[in-house]
Amino acid sequence: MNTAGLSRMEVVEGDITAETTDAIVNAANETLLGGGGVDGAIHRAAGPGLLEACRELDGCLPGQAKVTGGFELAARWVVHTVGPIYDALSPEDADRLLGAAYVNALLAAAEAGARSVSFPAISTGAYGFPQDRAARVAVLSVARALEMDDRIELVRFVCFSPEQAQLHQAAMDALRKL
Ligand code: AR6
Repeated sequence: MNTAGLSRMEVVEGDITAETTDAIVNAANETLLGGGGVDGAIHRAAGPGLLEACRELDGCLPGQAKVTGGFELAARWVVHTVGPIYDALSPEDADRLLGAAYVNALLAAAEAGARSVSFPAISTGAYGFPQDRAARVAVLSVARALEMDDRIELVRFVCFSPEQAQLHQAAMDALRKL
């Protein structure tokens, strides 16, 4: 496949709350009023201003994205998106919604003015998406979106385990060979 998108993507292992990209993406729920997992970690690190800002947003539908400031985070913006609950849908619909969450978060970050964006592995914790399938959808949807939009210079997949990082790296390697 055209590697213009892939060349602007990288995989790291770490805690997304420490990221210094312009924006970080939050895997939130429809209320946008906080939760566990990466959502809880981002709210703790950003401080109470983030929850106040989220209260103004009136929630978010799965696959959509909304932007706030980063408050006490190094990142200037937090892009809140909501992934699919894997067992609530057919696998194909779950894939489509997960892809939409990545693409709409990326477009919302670019609209806000971000040039670099970090993503967690959306839906792969509480929402039960299989890690390998989610990594393939994440990498493919971001690569396609980057090919069509040159505002974003860097997308970083911030993985929370060596296995998750390896799956994202393998998905990128597989796309490069197509
Ligand atoms: N940095 C990077 N990745 C992380 C971090 C971190 N600090 N903490 C967890 N992860 P989850 P979901 C990884 O459950 O599946 C929340 O309660 C984690 O290992 O956070 O989209 C929301 O409010 C996993 O691979 O998000 C929703 O109710 C990935 O982040 C619900 O969970 C996503 O796991 C959303 O579920």
